[in-house]
Amino acid sequence: MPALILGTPDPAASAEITLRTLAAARGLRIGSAVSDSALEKDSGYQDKLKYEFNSVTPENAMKWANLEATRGKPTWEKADAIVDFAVRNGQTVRGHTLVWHRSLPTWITDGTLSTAELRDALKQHIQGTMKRYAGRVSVWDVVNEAFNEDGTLRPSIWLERLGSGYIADAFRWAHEADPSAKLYINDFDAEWATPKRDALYKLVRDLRAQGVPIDGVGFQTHTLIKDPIPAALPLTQLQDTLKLFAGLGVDVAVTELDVRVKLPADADKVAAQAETYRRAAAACFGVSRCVSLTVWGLTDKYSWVDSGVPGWGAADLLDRNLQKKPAYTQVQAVLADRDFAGAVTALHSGQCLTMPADGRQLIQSPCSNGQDQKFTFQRVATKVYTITSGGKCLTVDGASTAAGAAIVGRACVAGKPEQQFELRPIGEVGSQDYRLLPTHSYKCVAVKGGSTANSAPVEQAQYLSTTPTTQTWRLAGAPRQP
Ligand code: 9MR
Repeated sequence: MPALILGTPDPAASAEITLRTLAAARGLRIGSAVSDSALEKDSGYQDKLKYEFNSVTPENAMKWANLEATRGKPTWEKADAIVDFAVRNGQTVRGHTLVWHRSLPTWITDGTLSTAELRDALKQHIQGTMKRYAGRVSVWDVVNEAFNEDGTLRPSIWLERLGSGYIADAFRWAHEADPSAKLYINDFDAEWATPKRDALYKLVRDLRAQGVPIDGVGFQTHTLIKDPIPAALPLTQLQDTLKLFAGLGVDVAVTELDVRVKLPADADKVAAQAETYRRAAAACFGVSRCVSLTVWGLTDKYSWVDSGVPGWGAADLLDRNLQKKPAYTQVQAVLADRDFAGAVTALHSGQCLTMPADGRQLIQSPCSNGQDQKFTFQRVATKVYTITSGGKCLTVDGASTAAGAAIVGRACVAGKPEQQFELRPIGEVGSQDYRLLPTHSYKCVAVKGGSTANSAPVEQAQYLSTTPTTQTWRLAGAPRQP
């Protein structure tokens, strides 16, 4: 295979705040499945992959049928190309997948091997593959899709020939090959309360109790928007499911997210899809043990859905021209929404919001880098934060809804809307300029009279739609606007 030729940087991608940048700032992994053929030939695809993602999963290149179609004659080139690309671009690789009932070489499935030979072949496959990529592939889907929908074990060649112990054996062999790799079991239709979820939960619990080296559970999250669009969109239980499994002491991940729509796609379906992607992202990134979210294909141009599920499609974040869809913007917005701290500067005056020592009305004063000008924004809901300095919460005095009410520092009390502020973005892409709206009044925080004077008081003002610079604050440390 020819060496990969990296395209020139995508100006659109580099000028904007990518998913990768936002995820990295929070210590999160956002990943994509990688089509080896698209990576080889499409420089636009290469650019999106490296700018938008800090994790990759080979979509097919590491499946056994593709690595060893002929017994003893491994073909590593396509998998190597993906791993090399990832290493060059500082990306994590999720290896996919070592033990599966599909994409097997015919020399495994044709019944010619004895049980002992089959067991040995599986062990060699797991260990040979993992050793080759040790240090470069840090996470593996060791066992994939082991269950039926009813929660019984799937009658695969592995179950039938090796018995149910094949699962524990696979994890032990994997751990032996690369003790530092994170080892996952991966499945679909376990994202909500299904018999499969129950069975998967019990299996992981039992494996852990037996000391089997399993580190994580992957939820594939292949999702669909039916026609007509149902009133209740999918993925309402995903976060609860992730928390449930995290309670077992394992990491969790969304490993193969896509949201296909019944064709033809229209604006309503695209909007429902965007909301579904938002839910998936919010579910994962709201759970501390959800370590990564991977989409199963980064563009509709090369989606498995076209041939895999006829009549359905348009499942990915980018369209066929690699342009961002509403789903992309939603995932980006979720990634941008996080706790942060720093100075709060009034845009019209250049002075800094200042917390007086005795809890009186806040003022603006020349920026000094002092502790009384350092504010911590703690997220309480989407785009809603408490704002504290020196242990005191920004508060609309007396929970007044009137314009002119003082903004004061008070002891923080959970759940008080006069201490919670919606951050409404106001600037350009990449800016950190916001208005701060108390959630009990939806007025906004402003310097009294738009004053530029030192020590001018800060109050709750009428929300102006026309001249907002006197109501705009630059929040150092805030997520940059997507
Ligand atoms: O997207 C993959 C498609 O290109 C392959 O033809 C197919 C069979 O190997 O596998 C698809 O990926 C599957 C993944 O490996 C496991 N979960 C379901 C995915 C979609 O079918």
